[in-house]
Amino acid sequence: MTVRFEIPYSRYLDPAGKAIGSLPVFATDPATLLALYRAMVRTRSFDAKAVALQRTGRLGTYASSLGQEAVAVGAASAMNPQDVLVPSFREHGAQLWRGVTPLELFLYWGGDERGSDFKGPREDFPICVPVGSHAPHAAGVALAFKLRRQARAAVCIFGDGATSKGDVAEAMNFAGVWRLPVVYLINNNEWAISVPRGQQTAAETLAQKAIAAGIPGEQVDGNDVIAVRAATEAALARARAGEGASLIEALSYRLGDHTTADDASRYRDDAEVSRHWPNEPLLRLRHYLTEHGHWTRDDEERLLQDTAAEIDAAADAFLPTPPQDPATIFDYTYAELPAELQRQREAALAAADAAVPTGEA
Ligand SMILES: Cc1ncc(C[n+]2csc(CCOP(=O)(O)OP(=O)(O)O)c2C)c(N)n1
Ligand SMILES: [Mg+2]
Repeated sequence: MTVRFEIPYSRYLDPAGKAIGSLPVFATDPATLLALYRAMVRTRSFDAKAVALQRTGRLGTYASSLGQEAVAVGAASAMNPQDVLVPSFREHGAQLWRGVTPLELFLYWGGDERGSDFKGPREDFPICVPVGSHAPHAAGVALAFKLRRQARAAVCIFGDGATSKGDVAEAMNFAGVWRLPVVYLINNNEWAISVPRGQQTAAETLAQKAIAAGIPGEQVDGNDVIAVRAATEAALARARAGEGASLIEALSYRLGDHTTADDASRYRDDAEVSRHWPNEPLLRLRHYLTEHGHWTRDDEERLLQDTAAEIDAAADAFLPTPPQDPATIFDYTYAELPAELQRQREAALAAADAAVPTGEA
C-alpha cells in the first residue's frame, strides 16, 4: 500500500498587503487587525531599545526578533489566557501580548531572575535558552492539562535549528502517541546562528517532521500575521477538542544578527538581507490597513511615539534596579537545594560579603 502525505501552505496577505482570496473571520474585524499591528510595532520598539541598551553596556546579550514579529504575535493572539506559552528566546512579541511587561523582559535580559516572575501570565514558562529543551516541557504541560481534563493547550515556539534536536523529535513523538493538547510552532528564520536552513537538514520542509510523529504539519507565511494566527487558532481548536498535537512551520527571516554577540556580516551576504526586507511583516499589514482606510500617517506617528514612550519608561524603571544578591542564582530551580549546591550558595554569599566596594571605578 502506498501512503501519501502533503504539507499545505497558507498565506492571506501578500508582501504588498493585498488579500489573496477571502480572509479568516477574525481578520474581517479592523479592530483585531489594528491590535495585531500595534503589537508588532510595540515588539519592534522593544527590540530596538533592548539592542541600544546592550550596545551601551546596560543590558546583557540580547536576541532581537526583527522581522519575525508576526510569528510571535500571530501565535500569542490565537491563545486563550489560560493556555500556556512555552517560549524560547526570540518570542518577546508573544510574551508582551500575553501580558509579560517590558520591565520584566529588561530585567530578564539584564540577568535578573525577577524578570521571569511574571505578574501577568503566572503559568507561562520562562524564556528557554537551551535550544529545543523546552519542547518536552511543553508536552508535559499538555499531559497535565489532559489528565486534569482541562480545555487548555500549550504553545511551544522554537527555531529552525531546534528541529534538528532530539528533544524536539522526542517531544513531538510523545505528543503524537498521547494526543496531547500542544502546538509546536517553528519560527523558521532561515538561520541558526551561522548555519543556513539549507545546511540544517536535507528535508524539503521542516513541517514534514510532523509526519513521523503522526501529527498534522503545515507551513504558513510567517511574515503574514493573519496566516500565523489562523493556523495557530485551528491547531488550538483541535488540541482543545481532544484531537492532539500539531506542528506549524512559519516561514520568516532573521533580518538582524543572531544576538548582540554576533556579527552576521561575517557569514551572510548583505544582498540576501536586502532581498528579504520587502517581505517584512509590519509593512504588509500597514499597507493593507492604509489601503482599506483604517490607518493614516498620523496614526503611525502617534503609535511610534506612544510605544517609544512606554518602552523608554520601562527602561528608566529597569536601569536603577539594584542587582540581585548573587546567591539568588541558586534559588529558582530546586524546591530543596542539593547539598553540593547549598555549599556553593554559601560560598557565593561569603565571596560577596568579602568583596571590597570598588567605588566609582
Ligand atoms: C542545546 C544548545 N546548544 C547550543 C546552543 C547555542 N545556540 C544558541 S541559539 C542557537 C541556534 C538556534 O537556531 P534556531 O533554532 O534556528 O533559532 P534562532 O536563534 O534562529 O531563533 C545555538 C546553536 C544553545 N543555546 N543550546
Ligand atoms: Mg533560526
